Formats: sequence, C-alpha cells, structure tokens
Amino acid sequence: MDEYAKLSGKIGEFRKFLIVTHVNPDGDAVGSSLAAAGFLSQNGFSAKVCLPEPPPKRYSIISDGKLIVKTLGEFPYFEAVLCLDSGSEARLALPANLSFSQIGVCTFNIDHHPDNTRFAKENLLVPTASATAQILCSLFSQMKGFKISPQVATALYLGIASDSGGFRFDNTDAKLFACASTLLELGADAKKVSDSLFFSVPLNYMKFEAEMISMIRSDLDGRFAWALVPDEILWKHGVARKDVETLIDTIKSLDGLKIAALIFKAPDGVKISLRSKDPRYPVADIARSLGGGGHELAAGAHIVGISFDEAQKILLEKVKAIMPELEKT
Ligand SMILES: [Mn+2]
Repeated sequence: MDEYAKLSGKIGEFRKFLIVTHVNPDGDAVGSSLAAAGFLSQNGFSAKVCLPEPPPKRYSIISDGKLIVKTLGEFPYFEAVLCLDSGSEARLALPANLSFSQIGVCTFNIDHHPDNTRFAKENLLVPTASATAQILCSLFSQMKGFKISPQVATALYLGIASDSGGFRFDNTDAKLFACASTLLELGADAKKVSDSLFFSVPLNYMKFEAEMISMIRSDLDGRFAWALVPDEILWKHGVARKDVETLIDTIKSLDGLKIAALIFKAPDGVKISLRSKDPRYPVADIARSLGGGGHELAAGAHIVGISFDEAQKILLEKVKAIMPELEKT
C-alpha cells in the first residue's frame, strides 16, 4: 500500500477534523486548508480551518465563512488535527491557548517542505511536490467514492498557482501541470484564481512597491540585490507585513540576479526572506545557517537581537561565501 492510501485509510478512522496551517499563511496554506475543510465536509466529515489572523484579501475568492474559525471556542471538539504546509510545529498558527504538545488527539502532517521535522503522528511528506495543494490533489483523487467539488478544485488550484508563481517558478514540472489539468477538469475556476492572485493589486500596494523598488540595493555585480523594508514605509502606504509577498519576486526579476532578499523589522530583531534563481546558490543553506529554513531556492530566517545594518552585513557575507568564484575574479 502506498503512503497516500495508508494516510487516507487513517483519515477515515476519524469524523471531526481541525485544520491548521503556518503563520503568515500564503496561497498554498490558505488554498490547501480550505480545500481540505471543503473536501472533508462535503464527504460526510466535519471539519473547520482555524485561522487566528484573517488571510490576505487576494485569497478571499476561496474563503468560506462556514469553514473558518478564529478560536477553539467555535469548534471545541475534534478528533484529529490536520497540519498543512508547515515545516515544523513551531511554525504552526495554532489557536490561542493551545500548544502543539497539548493536542491530545491524532495529528496529521501533510507538507512539501524538504526540511519538515515529521512532527506529527501521521506524516505525508512529499518534498518533490511543488505545493501542499498538489499532494492533497493526489490524496483526494485516490480516495474512492469521495467527490472533489469545483470549489475544492478551485482552492487547490489557487494553492498550486500561488506556490509556483503562476506556473513560472522552477518547481513547475510535468506533474504540476498534470495536477492543474485534473483540477481544471474538476471545474476549477482558473480565471478567477489568476485575476485574484496576479491582476488585483491594490493601488496603495503598487505605490508601496514603487517606493521600495527605488530603494533596492545591489552588490556582487548585480548578482545579489535586496531591500530593507522599514515599518515607516509599510505604515505610510497602509500595507501590512503579511501582504508583502510579491516584492521579492520583483527583485528576483532583475537581469543577471542570482539571489534576492528582503529584510523586515521584527519586534525582537529582523526577518529575512530569500530567493535564489540558480540551484548552484541554494538560499536554504544561508537560511539554515541563520537559524531558519525553507526550500532550496526560497527560504527565510528570523534573527533575534540584531539591527537592519548588522543583518545586511551578515547576509552579504553569507551570500559572498556561497559565490566563491566571484571572489577570485
Ligand atoms: Mn507550500
């Protein structure tokens, strides 16, 4: 029996599921969670997604108020917890007053992050999958007698379109297109997803990004570029930190660039987001050396007790260290 069949058998042992995902949920996190909740509730189970913070507006096309709770008070009794798209228990956005170790019920962990810590009782980890939504698409498709509705297909499609940057990132492969094809045949609304993810930028965000673009710094002959994102500029344009997802892709689109970075202020230090355009320069190594993690070409870290200036100095050294051939020329 393969691991998908094994996991679906396990899921079938329970009736009531609480679904959780990582903090600052992205499109894959929100899409996977709502798809799982929709799929389970439409197939005779009871399931709710716990999102302590409201997710970014561009995911509202798949939001269903009936499937989302903010606190455990709204869904006090459940038999199992499904953790989606989170590499570790520390990254989970759990409801207030609940820590992972306190969860006394069966836990499931479905994810594609290569450094996933296998923190749950039942783990379905597929690092070759481009998105957690892709793993769910395979899982749901092989559950015989279960239906995948157009709404669920749309939520999964949003997850894969989001994690692959609209089928442009290097995780876009034949399996992802096969998954997209399956979802479109099931009635996923691709136009609605594209419009919402890529063609609905609010004016204040566009002006924020314009100002940030004028502040991009670059070094190593343009191979490394980054921006510091001061809170003042976020406030000035009314942009929330969690909504700053596309700026790093804008930096990444620079000609000749290998590594892009964003540095944000955190209450106790800084948060760094990293992207690489070249597998020879895996940013996951840099992120891990700074106490963070992620995918080879998309990673991040939270460094406590340092300033913006110190962070960019450390980062530049780390980037230089993985591009040794540049030092010689
Ligand atoms: Mn993901």
